[in-house]
Amino acid sequence: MQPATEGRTPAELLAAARDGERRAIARLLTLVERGGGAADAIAGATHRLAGTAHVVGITGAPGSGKSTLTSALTTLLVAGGRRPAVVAVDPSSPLTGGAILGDRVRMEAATVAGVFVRSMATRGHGGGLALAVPGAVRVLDACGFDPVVIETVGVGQVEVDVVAAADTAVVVVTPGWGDAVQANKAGLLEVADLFVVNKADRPGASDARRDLDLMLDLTEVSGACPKRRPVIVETTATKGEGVEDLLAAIDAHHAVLVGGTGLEVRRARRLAAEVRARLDHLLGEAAGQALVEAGPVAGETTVETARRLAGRILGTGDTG
Ligand SMILES: Nc1nc2c(ncn2[C@@H]2O[C@H](COP(=O)(O)OP(=O)(O)O)[C@@H](O)[C@H]2O)c(=O)[nH]1
Ligand SMILES: [Mg+2]
Repeated sequence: MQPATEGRTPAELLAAARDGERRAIARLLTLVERGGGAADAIAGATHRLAGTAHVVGITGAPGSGKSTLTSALTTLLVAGGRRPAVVAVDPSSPLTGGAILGDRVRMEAATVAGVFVRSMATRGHGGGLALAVPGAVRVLDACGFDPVVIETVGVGQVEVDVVAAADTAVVVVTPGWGDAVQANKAGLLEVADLFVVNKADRPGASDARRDLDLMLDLTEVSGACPKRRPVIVETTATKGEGVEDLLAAIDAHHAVLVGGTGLEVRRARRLAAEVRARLDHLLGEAAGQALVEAGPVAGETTVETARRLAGRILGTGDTG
């Protein structure tokens, strides 16, 4: 029988998790998602233990095959003797859970292969996704998983930011739906280190590749894209085709990062994004508190009220 997870301190859970106890890992991730004091304690305890894992972000439109691809990729990693984990960020409400169930089905192969897969809803976190995801990645990293793959839908700004903060950002498009153009609009062209044209078994894969190539040419000309030109890989995730090429491209990108200053730059950027998210959260809480304390306001404009309360929060202005 597995030991109980309740009643153990974050430090005890972490020790068990680092020994490979899956229930302890799952419990830590739940606490991280929930936010608050326990999440802060876990962030503190894992801070120095993490930093080894290659963090790979996989994003793209819903239905583009991210989960199928992630499953195939991580299954291949396990076959190669590596120990990947997955954080699948799902846009469904925690109430419906519909898409999460879909992810579970799609990730079945990976789960059978022993990959640690965690689905996270985009809502219902104390502190939001921008804190929950890096917190979860840090736990998995500290538990020795490498790489840690984050699957997220590339629609909202937070989701794009999460992938942009990965060491290697993979953007998935499919033939025939103008995905490449959509990805461009969503700002994914700038953050992509690698493109996957998935569903290459369908007509139009070479058109999608050409669209991407054209847009990359344009971004390069405009000088908005100082990083290396992203490689484009074609896959048929359902058949596992091209997945070895994808893995090779991911490893090659990692090697480039490790060989230069790329990894440090990415990690510094990731930490800065996380500090920013924490700051937003803390200030947001303080703002809510200040509003409650202020009670109904009258006799000044909304600008004046906001400035006065901001001054009070920051300790720089009116404290009355
Ligand atoms: N024809 C084809 N279908 C695929 C491929 N990859 C995924 N699919 C299908 O596309 C649908 C959505 O896949 P899923 O992995 O859940 O996409 P996600 O929403 O991006 O995670 C599923 O029905 C998959 O079986 C592929 O390479 N070719
Ligand atoms: Mg999915």
